[in-house]
Amino acid sequence: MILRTLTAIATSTGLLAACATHEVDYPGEGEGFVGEGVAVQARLETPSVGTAGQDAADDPAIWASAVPVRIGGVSTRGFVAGTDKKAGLYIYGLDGAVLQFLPEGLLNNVDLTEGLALGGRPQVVLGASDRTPGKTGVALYLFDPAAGTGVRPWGAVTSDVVEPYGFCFARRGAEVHAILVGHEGEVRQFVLTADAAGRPAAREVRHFDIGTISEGCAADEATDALYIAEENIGVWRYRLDPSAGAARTLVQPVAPGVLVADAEGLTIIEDGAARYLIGSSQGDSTFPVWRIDGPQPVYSGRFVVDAGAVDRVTGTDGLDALGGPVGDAFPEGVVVVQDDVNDAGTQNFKFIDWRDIRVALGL
Ligand SMILES: [Ca+2]
Ligand SMILES: [Ca+2]
Ligand SMILES: [Ca+2]
Repeated sequence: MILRTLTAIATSTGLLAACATHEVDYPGEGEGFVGEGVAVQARLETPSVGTAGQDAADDPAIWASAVPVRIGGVSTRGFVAGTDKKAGLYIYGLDGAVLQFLPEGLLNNVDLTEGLALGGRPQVVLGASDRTPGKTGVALYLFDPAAGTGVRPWGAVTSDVVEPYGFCFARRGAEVHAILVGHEGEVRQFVLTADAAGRPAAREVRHFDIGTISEGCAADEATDALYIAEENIGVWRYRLDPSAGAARTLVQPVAPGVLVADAEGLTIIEDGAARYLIGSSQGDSTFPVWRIDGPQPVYSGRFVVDAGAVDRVTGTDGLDALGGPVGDAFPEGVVVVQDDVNDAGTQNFKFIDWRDIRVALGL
């Protein structure tokens, strides 16, 4: 959801709540408002999504491998999955090139996890919130790193959520949890397994309501934290432990200069002993960062993605980050963000070297 123009007006006049349901197209790169933040530049970008000039890129997920794998006949040390919320799922190489496209329908947020095996073979599981009528829930996909066959459909988690919107995986001990956030703020947390026949099986372990429109989520197992962005309110921390129910703390309210509505995507990056939560402050096209490995999140500043070899980033919906080596190009990690206005063609995804962010923020 893009609220840039109205949000910029509404924030200054205190009318934010009144404007929250209006979706306004952002008219062009030159008119984007970008707030204060240290500047970095993207290293590369994907092609534009879509085939009919539609603006539809939404959310990425990153996977990296120490050894090369094959996708679409190409050898790669990882991939970035990215949704086209009007068409399906792209699989990009770490150079941004399209390796695969799955025309799977109205997929919105995507995440991936390790931790499940089929027939003794470790799998990468991808999950995407699916708004396709008749299929609403979480669409599931498998990537078998040893098979060389690319990403393939695996099934789905069905849900009572009317409009699946946000989605993230979490690891909790030996369990894989799938967390779905509905457009109206409904949360459904499942434990995901593979049954004896190799099919997905999901058991709901918690459901609660956030309150209003929400999307981004990210889990930090080590601190038992589940962060969720309520778009016009701020970032909540719930416990990842489903027995904690709906108890929560507002760790970052929407606030000028830090987090401007919509509060959109959330992701976590591990950097040595430190872990950071990165958000998308969509209303002013900045990315706030909090260190989260201590007892409380500590705000570390925010960055903007300026024009360089690749055009600047504005109005980001979803983002993902992965620390450690991600191919040769990103030896200490990468952050991938959706860009609302690409300079040529429709929306796409930009790749930022984590080292550039770390230096810019003095982390
Ligand atoms: Ca994602
Ligand atoms: Ca741009
Ligand atoms: Ca571009």
